[in-house]
Amino acid sequence: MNNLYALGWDASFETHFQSYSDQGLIPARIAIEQRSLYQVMGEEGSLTARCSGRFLHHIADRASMPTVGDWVAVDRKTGTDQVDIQAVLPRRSEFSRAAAGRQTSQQIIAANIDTVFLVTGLDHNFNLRRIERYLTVARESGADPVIVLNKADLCPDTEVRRAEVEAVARGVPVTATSAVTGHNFDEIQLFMRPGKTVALLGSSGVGKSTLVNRLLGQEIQDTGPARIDDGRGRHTTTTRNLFVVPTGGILIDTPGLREIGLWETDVDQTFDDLVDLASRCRFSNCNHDGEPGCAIREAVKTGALDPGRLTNWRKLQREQAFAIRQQDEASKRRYASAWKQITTQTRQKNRFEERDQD
Ligand SMILES: Nc1nc2c(ncn2[C@@H]2O[C@H](COP(=O)(O)OP(=O)(O)OP(=O)(O)O)[C@@H](O)[C@H]2O)c(=O)[nH]1
Ligand SMILES: [Mg+2]
Ligand SMILES: [Zn+2]
Repeated sequence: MNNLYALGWDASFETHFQSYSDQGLIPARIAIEQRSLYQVMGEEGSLTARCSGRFLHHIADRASMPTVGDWVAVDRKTGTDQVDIQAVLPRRSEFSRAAAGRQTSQQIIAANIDTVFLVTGLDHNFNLRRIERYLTVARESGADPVIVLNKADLCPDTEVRRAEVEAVARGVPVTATSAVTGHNFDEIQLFMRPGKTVALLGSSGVGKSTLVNRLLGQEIQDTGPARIDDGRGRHTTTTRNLFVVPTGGILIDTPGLREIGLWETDVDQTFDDLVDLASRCRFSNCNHDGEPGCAIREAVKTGALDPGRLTNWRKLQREQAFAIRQQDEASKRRYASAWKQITTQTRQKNRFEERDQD
């Protein structure tokens, strides 16, 4: 029998669950999501689950669907191997991005995570600008980010890279590790605590599953060299998967991220050093495009500021503004269509009433 606390359960979930336990439902955590089927873990072990019709009927949007890491209320098992999901408990944290290729739909990658490992390879994958993007998205999740620079065994100047990352990470912990040799694994282990959930995110091939296997002490996840895109996709891991680590802690392995669009983010938080500099420009509306007395340009000139960081700040700001506009448009469209429906219904009702009076 599983201990719910080892799965991440706590007093706050317990409080939220009270009304469901009064209805005879039991708590379980989503471990795998495959189309409309879920594997959930509860006190009685692993179960297959699907959403009940009533639950689906009341769901507001895609982001409210159960996702890996969610705590759900399920029916008690009755003879069959399958149980129904009746509700999702409020999330303590959620890592989300704009759904691939769409700016108007939010995809939740993992829920109720305490720490997110933003994994990058110290090989050709290394890219400070991508790390800045990941950090921006991670800050809104409610989970604490940790930057994991993996494949340290392939990099001759690990400490230089680590220092470069620390300069853009603004206080977020950075660790340089090797999932193959176990180098610096004690730093990684620090984040594995009983009942605490860690999700691994990063591009395909950076070693997320290799890290997971090493932390689990077992070769559970398939790993493999990143394939060239052969039409079948190039990810070794294809589903998000939650594991309980025997020595304590919970891990969520995820498929490599190809793109991670901004959803609800505050770009300036990741670039607070630039915000600070900009406040020292002579003009408060300075565009940092050659105006006199520009503190940002001055910092670039003296070498104190990497121009790549400046370009990325502006790029992410533009992307964020675009995402907000798209979301506004989408919500206006939804509002207009809901309003149209209401007025049509009212008109019909009025017609019926007029007829009744005839
Ligand atoms: N040299 C070296 N190779 C590593 C390290 N970690 C992982 N690898 C190798 O990198 C390749 C990709 O590793 P995976 O763990 O499958 O990568 P992943 O991030 O899970 O990839 P996806 O599942 O596609 O997202 C494998 O061949 C691993 O053996 C490391 O620290 N050093
Ligand atoms: Mg993998
Ligand atoms: Zn300026």
